[in-house]
Amino acid sequence: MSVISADPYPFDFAGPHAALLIIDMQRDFLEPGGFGSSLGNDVSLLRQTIEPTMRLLAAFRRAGLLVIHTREGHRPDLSDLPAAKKRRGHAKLAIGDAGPMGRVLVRGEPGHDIIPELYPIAGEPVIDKPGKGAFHATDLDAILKNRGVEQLIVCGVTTEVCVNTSVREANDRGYDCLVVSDCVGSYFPEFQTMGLRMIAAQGGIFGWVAPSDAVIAALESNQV
Ligand code: TIU
Repeated sequence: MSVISADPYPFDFAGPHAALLIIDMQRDFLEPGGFGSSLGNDVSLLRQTIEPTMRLLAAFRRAGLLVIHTREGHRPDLSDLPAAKKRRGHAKLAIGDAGPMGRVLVRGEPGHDIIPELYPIAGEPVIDKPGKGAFHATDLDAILKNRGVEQLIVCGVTTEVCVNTSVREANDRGYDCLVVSDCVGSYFPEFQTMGLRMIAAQGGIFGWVAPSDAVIAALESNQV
């Protein structure tokens, strides 16, 4: 057991029972020309998370702990895409439409895939999720239970959408979540701030928040 200095109070890191959950670090959200930028968003705010997440991912791999990646997207026939999600926003480029990186948020298309900097390696489960939450309509909970995971160290995008939704889902399923402040990103600075604050508020109502350096230090303390 190793202790991570975190907000709102220290997090007892239970190494073998912890997994790194990297949410939706997909080209469609992070690269210019993808779905995120087509909605008018500045992807540079999200891209700031890449370098610290690479360092954290390397530390988890060195420690031999479980790493799980998620991707938001849909079947090519869009049979798992709710009509409401397709309609929402009246976007010029909607989910399933042909965009510069293939069909938007469709599995198997280039834009749907994970950015090369954080690409999964053999043995790291990839969860394809049709919703914002990582647990909705996926086998993530079963995988975590089968591997004895009780704690999630959470990275990814975007802080207030898929990260917050997934942490709330995880919280209700009994997992302790630590959100890594510099490894989660939002297109909106105010949502980044509040998205993190609402995790740790009220004595850690949804979990803990700590920077990547604190998590890496715990991983490298040889006490995990
Ligand atoms: N992964 C994720 O957060 N999906 C989104 O659609 N996020 C937005 O902020 N739009």
